[in-house]
Amino acid sequence: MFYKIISIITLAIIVVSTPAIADTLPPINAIPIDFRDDAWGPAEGMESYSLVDGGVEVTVDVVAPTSGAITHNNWSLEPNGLGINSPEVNLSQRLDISFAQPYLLDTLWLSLIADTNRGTETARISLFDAMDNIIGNPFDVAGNEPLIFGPDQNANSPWGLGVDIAAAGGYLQIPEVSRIQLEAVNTVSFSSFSVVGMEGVAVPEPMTLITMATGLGISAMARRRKKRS
Ligand SMILES: [Ca+2]
Ligand SMILES: [Ca+2]
Repeated sequence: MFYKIISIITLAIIVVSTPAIADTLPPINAIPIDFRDDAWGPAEGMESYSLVDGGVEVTVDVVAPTSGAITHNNWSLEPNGLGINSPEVNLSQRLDISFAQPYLLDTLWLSLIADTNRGTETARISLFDAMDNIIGNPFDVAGNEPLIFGPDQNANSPWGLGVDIAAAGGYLQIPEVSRIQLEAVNTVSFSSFSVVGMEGVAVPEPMTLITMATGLGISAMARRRKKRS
């Protein structure tokens, strides 16, 4: 009987405490590019770091006017991704994410971004194409995206925000991006966030397709197949 009561209490705690956190951010590596993964750990303390993740080489840079280093998972009790210095991307800080080949950016995930208590924290997400031209205009997340947060937020919870890029940016289709620039926006003095990762797919470069279509590519594939058998 005693154990039964304990287990009912435990279950009640899980049910009550789960939605605010677990329902917002996807589990680690449930998304193709996930900065919470230990594989991104060596980015800690670096100004620039590259890794092949989600089928594409991804480079994260701390860019001007910011000086300082990338931080990895180092504030919350739960992994929260990448930030700058102490430890989120704060006002006057700028983080760049670039891709070695064009990337169809579906959803961008942010964490430690709150909509109550300290005011609404906001992020500006600017997208650039392969020629490094801005795609459309920079847009703010605030007002364009539903924020799914509970009333009991505190500074150490990994509040998640999944930004459906096409919908939030008013694009007619999922944009093909080569670089993403992230900044905290000066709507409240505390705006800050971490970058969790993203959902999307890398677009094969034309040269890759051409190489694959030539005899060279086909014979290379045949060799690989022979090696495997
Ligand atoms: Ca910071
Ligand atoms: Ca924050």
